[in-house]
Amino acid sequence: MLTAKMEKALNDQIRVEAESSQVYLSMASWAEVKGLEGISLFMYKHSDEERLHMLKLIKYVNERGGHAHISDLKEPETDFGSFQKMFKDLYDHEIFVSQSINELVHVSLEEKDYATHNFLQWYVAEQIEEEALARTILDKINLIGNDKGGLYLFDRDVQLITVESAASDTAE
Ligand code: OFO
Repeated sequence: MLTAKMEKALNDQIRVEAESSQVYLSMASWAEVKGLEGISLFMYKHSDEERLHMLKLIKYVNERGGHAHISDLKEPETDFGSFQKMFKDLYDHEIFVSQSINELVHVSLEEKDYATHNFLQWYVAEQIEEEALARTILDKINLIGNDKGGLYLFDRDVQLITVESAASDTAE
């Protein structure tokens, strides 16, 4: 059984994951309109992954005798300025999510809820991967600078990164 404090904290994270999915969906749509096909596919995939993170939490809360709440969500930005800025936003967002997961882990220890603590380790590992992925992408973007050929290759490469992530997800 979850304590009220634990349930509330998990419900807050359900919202964070749902909003993450919306943010990346908005990025996907922006990139699609700008003709950045590879980047757009990457963002659509990332949005789907965030939805799965949300669903995993919903199932967990309900299985533990709590009630997962589906709340309204903050509207994401619709204009990201440039793809470089958009990926910086993605990185900053993942840092925010990591902090949020850390807070949740902290609550699980305070509440002496070791089952939830154990459950959350999947999210801790996932955030390490997501931050590393975002940093790798930012490094590639820095290398490209304003080179149009580089952008073409980046748009193609970023799809490969998606495929690799999907492969490692399946292996888990
Ligand atoms: Fe849910 O991992 Fe990104 O935000």
